[in-house]
Amino acid sequence: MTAGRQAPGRPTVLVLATRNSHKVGELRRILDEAGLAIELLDVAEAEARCGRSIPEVPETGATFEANARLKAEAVAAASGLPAVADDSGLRVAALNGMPGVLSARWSGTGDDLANVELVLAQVSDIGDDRRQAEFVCAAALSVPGRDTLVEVGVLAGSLSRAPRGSNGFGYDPIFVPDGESRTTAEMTPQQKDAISHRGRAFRAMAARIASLEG
Ligand code: ITT
Repeated sequence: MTAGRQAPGRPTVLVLATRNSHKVGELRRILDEAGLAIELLDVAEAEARCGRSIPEVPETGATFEANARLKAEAVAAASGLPAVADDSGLRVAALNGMPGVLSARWSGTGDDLANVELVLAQVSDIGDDRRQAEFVCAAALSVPGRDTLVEVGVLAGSLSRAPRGSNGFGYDPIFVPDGESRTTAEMTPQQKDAISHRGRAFRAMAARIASLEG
């Protein structure tokens, strides 16, 4: 049998095509909660399963959708297994939608705290009525030999004046969802999942993922 192909009767596997361990944790919770009878593998587990290394793909797309597609298709092609990717970030209205697809490395480093401090400094003179922002997540499902599916989830909110809370990752300590007084870093993981951009995108994808089962 070709490496990476499913043997009959074995549980269906799905690779979580992300190298961000926080995303892996959130995706496992969201997909488990959706009740999918599917084995989820992170990239290291997928490499062990298919016996090949999976190269990192440059995120050259101009949109979340394009980058999610690139990541899912690269991992599915390298592993021979179905893969889902997540491209996500923070769009700040007063910064013309930035950091956007540059969210992970906005400060020039991959450091969450440095990214948060830079965004706060950039909106320091913006009044409370103009601090609107949104989290966006594009979820892409690539199955070898099939067209890629993309779903997008959005969480609208605004930026706090200072970081609060220690849950989550990235910009969670400065993001307050509309209708909330807490930042997403002050919510429990389950409370964040229930409303998050990632929860919305991957719950919209769940039926298509379920169709891989069996
Ligand atoms: P992969 O490409 O390997 O998935 P990454 O962290 O580089 O990992 P992205 O390019 O999609 O992923 O960048 C996502 C960034 O957007 C992330 O590092 C955070 O800074 C921010 N972000 C995305 N979702 C977030 C969330 O739920 N809470 C807070 N910040 C988030």
